[in-house]
Amino acid sequence: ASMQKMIDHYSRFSPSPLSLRQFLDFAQKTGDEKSSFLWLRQELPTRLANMMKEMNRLPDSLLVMPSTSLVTSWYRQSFEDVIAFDKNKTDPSNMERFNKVLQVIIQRHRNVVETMAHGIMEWKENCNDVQTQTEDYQDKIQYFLDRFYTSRIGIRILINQHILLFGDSSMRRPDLYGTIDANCDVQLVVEDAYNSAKFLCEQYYLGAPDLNIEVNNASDESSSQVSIIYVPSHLHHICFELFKNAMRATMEKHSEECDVPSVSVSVTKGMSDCGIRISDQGGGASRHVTSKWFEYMYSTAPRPPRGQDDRVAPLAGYGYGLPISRLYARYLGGDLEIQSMEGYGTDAYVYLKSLSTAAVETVPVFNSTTTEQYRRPQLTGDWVVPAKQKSRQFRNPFN
Ligand code: W6P
Repeated sequence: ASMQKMIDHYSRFSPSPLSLRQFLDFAQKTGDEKSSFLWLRQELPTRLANMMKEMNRLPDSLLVMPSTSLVTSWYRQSFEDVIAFDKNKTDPSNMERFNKVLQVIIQRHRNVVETMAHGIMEWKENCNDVQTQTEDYQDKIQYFLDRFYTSRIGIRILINQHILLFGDSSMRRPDLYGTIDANCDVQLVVEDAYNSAKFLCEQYYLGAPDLNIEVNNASDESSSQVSIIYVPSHLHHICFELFKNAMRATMEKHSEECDVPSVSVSVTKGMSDCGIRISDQGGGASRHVTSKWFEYMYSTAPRPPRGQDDRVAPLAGYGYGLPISRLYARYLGGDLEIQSMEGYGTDAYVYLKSLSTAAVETVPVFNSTTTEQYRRPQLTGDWVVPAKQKSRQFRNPFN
């Protein structure tokens, strides 16, 4: 059958989201390499095909950009690589070959986020016209990238679980089941992320805010510790990003002082939610600024070319860090929210599911609702807004 037929075929299946409990049960007891292979042989083409169909809804002018077409070619190649495996051939040599192919796929897709971002910048520069500047286009790009990167997070977990459980044991971490920690100590991950950010901060600012951390287990009063079933690398990624932002704001705001205010963290675990609040006194920002911190288009604005002696801040700009961190939190049923007080500081709230049965993957599906999202122009205009000066909504009777 032709490639397109196969993509159409698999895109008609809906991806099957798993809970962390299911991932862990599989890794701890029920799972064997053959059933994992058979699961992935169906689920990977399904998730890839669903996303390939969705990419096809993007404007042609974006799809033909060199970086974007590179990304779509990677998806086609990986889809082909997986469906090339025969479901009936589960002998050891084929299983070993499957493992190798999965590693190649991970490698092939390692720069997808940067390449896709670059594709969007190419598109904005190239078609620097009416269309790409409208709010409607921004919303659709936001919608697409959120789903595209979320899909990627899920696919990577599926592949990594298989590789780590059944592949090269030298890459295995004894304290984890694949990528999952059955006893993830939230305080330890937070402190580790703080130290990583502190290291960068000290290189650039010759100092860093101290860390104040408070842990409160409300779901088990006998424990002074908070642990959950989670993917520690995801939690580290989120906290590292938040600490970099908190530290940069703190150092910039208090650059004239010898003592800078600490970054305060509060970790709590309730019956259903585990919360992490990271508070800084870095001066905060106004609401019209904070509302843009999760927008991809905000950070894909073409930047002025860097001069030779411009120093590159190691605590990089907001970039894609915050939107992607929120996707990591949402991927397993959690969230990331930011509350700022202009002139004072910012609080970032990370919410995770306390229960592994409730920590279910959020995976995009391609269907007619998705298609509508790309077709329908956003309906707006049911609130009156003041007319802009330059748009001359009202004819000046003296002109
Ligand atoms: C700021 C800006 C920001 C973003 C995310 C987390 C913390 C902070 N602090 O000033």
